[in-house]
Amino acid sequence: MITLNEFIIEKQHDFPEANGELSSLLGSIVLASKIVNREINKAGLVDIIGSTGIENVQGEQQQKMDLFANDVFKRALAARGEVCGIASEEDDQYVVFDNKSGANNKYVVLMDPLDGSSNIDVNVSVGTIFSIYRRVSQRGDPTALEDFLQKGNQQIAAGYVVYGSSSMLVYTTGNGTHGFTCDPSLGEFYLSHESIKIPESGYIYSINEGNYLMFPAGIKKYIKYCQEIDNKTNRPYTSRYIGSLVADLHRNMLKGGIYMYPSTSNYPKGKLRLLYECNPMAMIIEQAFGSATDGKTRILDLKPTTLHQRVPFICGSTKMVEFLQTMLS
Ligand code: AHM
Ligand code: MG
Repeated sequence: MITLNEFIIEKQHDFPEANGELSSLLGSIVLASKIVNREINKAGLVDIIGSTGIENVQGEQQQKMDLFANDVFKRALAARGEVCGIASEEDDQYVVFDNKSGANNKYVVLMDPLDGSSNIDVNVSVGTIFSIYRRVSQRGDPTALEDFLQKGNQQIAAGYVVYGSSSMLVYTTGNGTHGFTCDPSLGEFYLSHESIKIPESGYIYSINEGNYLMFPAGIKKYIKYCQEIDNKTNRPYTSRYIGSLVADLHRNMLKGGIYMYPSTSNYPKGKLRLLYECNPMAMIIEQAFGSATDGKTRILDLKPTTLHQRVPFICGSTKMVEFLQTMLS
């Protein structure tokens, strides 16, 4: 039995120049996710579910648990000396740790503290997504917007936690994607899925089909392809959509499949956010030998222009993603 913390330390040896800062940063994330996990498990028993009545910068209703998770992750990251700034789905602007030690720290973290939070009231899986970069501004200088607007291919690490029937933390530092399952009686994550490999192709497609009439023609064509009857190619495929990005991608990564949140007429740039949803998920999927694209360009090669930028997102088994792309061109 290897614990997540043991694994993080062991993997540190893969980077001869590493001095333990990233391991410690990941340790903060693990701690915060345990706290959030504990609170989510009480949903329904104490007054932590439901909306706050406040809208975030994206015009979406914030749930009480969104704000709780945001606060827990920020405090856990601020308490140790590795992070100089954080950008979160729940905060309009990035937050700078500008005390003397904060300004000297090396990393920035971008996160969606509670993804799919509208699902929490009905006991469906939700998740946390995080993305870590080395700052590009000088240590000691104020943290700058350019530290956050880096391409996804510059990520040092990325991960997610899925709070589900069991809770799992999945992360990558660019040497494969690894999964850890929480033993609730010990409050410890144990290595359960080492070096995850997504099947090259699969039989699951995941998309909010309620938006069908608002999809681009190529996406409509692909959905019809998925629904056609053809024994040789195992079609029709199975449609599975939870409405929690983390849970939908987690399932497709383990079983093989494709996830799509394309542009729609009411979200012309897609719904999902590049910096703290698509980039980390793309790195995790690529490190598991899958693919992620906006339909034309590899997600990790897109140059971000704003913190809360949205992007069409297609992600999953490489052969399925490549085939869909031929229908989009
Ligand atoms: P959120 O970060 O506000 O929870 O929104 C992101 C979520 C994703 O988890 C999910 O894939 C998507 O929104 C679902 O959107 P829709 O309800 O439009 O299908
Ligand atoms: Mg989200």
